[in-house]
Amino acid sequence: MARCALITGITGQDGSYLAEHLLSEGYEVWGLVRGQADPWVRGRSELAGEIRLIRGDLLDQGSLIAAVERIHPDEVYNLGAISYVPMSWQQAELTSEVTGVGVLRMLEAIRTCSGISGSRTPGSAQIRFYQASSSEMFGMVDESPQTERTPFHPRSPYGVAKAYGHFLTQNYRESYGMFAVSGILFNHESPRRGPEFVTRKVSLAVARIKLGLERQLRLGNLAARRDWGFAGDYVRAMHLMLTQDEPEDFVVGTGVTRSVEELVELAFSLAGLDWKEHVVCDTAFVRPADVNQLCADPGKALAKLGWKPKTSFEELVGLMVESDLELLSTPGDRRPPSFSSDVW
Ligand code: GDR
Repeated sequence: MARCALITGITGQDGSYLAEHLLSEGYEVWGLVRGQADPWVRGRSELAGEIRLIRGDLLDQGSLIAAVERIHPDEVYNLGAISYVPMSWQQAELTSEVTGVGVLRMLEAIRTCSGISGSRTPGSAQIRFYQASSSEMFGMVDESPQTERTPFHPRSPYGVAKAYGHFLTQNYRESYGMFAVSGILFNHESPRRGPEFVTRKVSLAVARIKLGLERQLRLGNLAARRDWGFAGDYVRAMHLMLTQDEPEDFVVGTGVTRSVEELVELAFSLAGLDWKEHVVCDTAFVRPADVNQLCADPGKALAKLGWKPKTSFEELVGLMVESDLELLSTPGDRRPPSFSSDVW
């Protein structure tokens, strides 16, 4: 019988890549969707008909228990979160509830449905759990590159909420013997990235400027350094973590760090543009506290999972600029066909 996976955050970048990967591995894939009128559900899925949907919300414990009871998944991937760091200052409480306490609710749903009531009961939990932890937990780093043992110093309510979810996942593993693991993923991007994140903001602006639709791009901290990889590569690591004999946490990144300025320079040059003629620094995009630099040491993932990224930074930025040039050059409505699902 096909293995079955439940994904929260199915409407996001990672959810779509992970769903594709698991479908290609022969999985039955379910996505948790919230609210009454999700625009993605109403007509934006390229995977129409292949992913099964179930309603539920990381803010609602009962809905998560009902979803896990209905589906009986072999694996749960918790990718759902408020993931845009600046928003976590504006809506700190909501971020804590969704990105932080949402992890507790999903772990509780799995624990309840697996019949784990007492303390440590090794092997009793059939459902394997993946938590999307983040390099933002490292925050203000005092060692580089960052490993699974680097201490956390989060710099945003988002980073704090992710650290809570990370420690809770570890605690449920140690307390109840659950197969619960965290992937500490560094920045991962793609043509499907939301336009609020810096890589996509840049690739969309390059395309608009190249096509004469815009002249200027306003950005915040150009000196910030990140370890950027391709999201399609990173979902393979998530899946591999749940196929191991022992539950363990892993850092997932490329080991190469670049500044926002380097990103901008490359993206503009790929379209034959000089970034200095178009980019303006705007304090509106500077954060109350930023993470100045992040760089992964993915050594453990390579050694134990046999995982390494296949896509270089140059290839990634090229892919994104090319995709946005094509997107904005194509007239008319390019949305994929309507979504159909037996649960809606
Ligand atoms: P990040 O990603 O906060 O690292 O979190 P983002 O792309 O938003 O920012 C990266 C760096 O770029 C600087 N920056 C700008 N960022 C944005 N969004 N817009 C700008 O105009 C701009 N100018 C400069 C930022 O200050 C920052 O230093 C992402 C998210 O996906 C998280 O959910 C995830 O956990 C981490 O990556 C790993």
